[in-house]
Amino acid sequence: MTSCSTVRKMFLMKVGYLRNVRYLTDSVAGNYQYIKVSKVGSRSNVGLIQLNRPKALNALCNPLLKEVAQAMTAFGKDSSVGAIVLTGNEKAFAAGADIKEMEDKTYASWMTSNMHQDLDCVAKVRKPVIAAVNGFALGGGCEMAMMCDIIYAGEKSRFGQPEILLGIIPGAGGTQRLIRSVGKSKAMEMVLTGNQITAQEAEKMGLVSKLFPVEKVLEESIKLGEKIASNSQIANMVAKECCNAAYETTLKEGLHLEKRMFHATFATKDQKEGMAAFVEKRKANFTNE
Ligand code: DAK
Repeated sequence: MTSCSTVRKMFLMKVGYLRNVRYLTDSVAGNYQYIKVSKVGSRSNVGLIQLNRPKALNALCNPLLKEVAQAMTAFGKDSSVGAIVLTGNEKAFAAGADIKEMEDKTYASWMTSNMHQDLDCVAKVRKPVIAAVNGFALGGGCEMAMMCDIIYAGEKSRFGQPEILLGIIPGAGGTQRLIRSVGKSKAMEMVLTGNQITAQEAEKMGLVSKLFPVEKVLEESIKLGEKIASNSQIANMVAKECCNAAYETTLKEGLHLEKRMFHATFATKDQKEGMAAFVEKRKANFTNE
């Protein structure tokens, strides 16, 4: 008998986006309407979250963000998952927050909403997160990609912060993370004009780590996730925490934190295993202890 998850995989492969993903494996329990969630990779140790609101170019409506937060939190707690990939479809990673939902919002409704908290889950999860971007990554979509640790993108993807054209400004990190990522002049040109940049420009600026043909982005992102997931999860988390601290502290404080965290890794079994494996000329088998 064919299981639900097999039928879903066959459907995704038929519609094309997952055609090149060799190791699509377990689907993860969860009753999601706006996202698809599975564990992928040859060892099922990469969590995959696919935004799935194609008719609205994956516009980030509130219920979608709640589901992303729920899935991120679940993968964060799942000890079998060592890295997470966040993706959309070939046309859009996400075209921003849902303008139709935002149109009638007021100061009071923003202040009392949890949207910020839900979106922040992408930045707050302690495991490494890779954004696999194709198509539009605009406004909140660009901000969501920047909350991830590494961005892989398709050659036809486009990035931008078009909020200024709507009479607002970026509200989920666009004025802060973009400056830190690409520098003041390029970031301000994007924020003040709302112009989109090409994938090639984004790579040249350092916003994107690597570009791939459209149909290869997800596959390459999962491969990267698998490589990262083969490390000690503790070392990954500590490295992520230290790298993120570089955004928020002085160099002196950051160097101090790094030094102390480096010392702390010597309290783990994974450090002993990693170094023993090197000396014994074998592959390390980390147990996340
Ligand atoms: N919201 C709602 N619907 C959207 C949408 C969006 N952001 N983007 C596209 N859609 C919908 C379109 O309305 C259309 O739906 P129908 O009319 O067919 O029902 C469908 O997706 C296809 O879009 P188009 O027909 O426009 O497709 P095109 O290929 O012609 O154009 C486009 C693609 C991406 C250039 C265009 O759709 C576009 O300009 N979209 C809007 C992009 C944008 O301005 N994004 C920034 C939104 S503001 C915060 C958190 C987040 C944020 C702020 C605060 N806090 C937690 C405090 C974020 C704010 C934003 O992102």
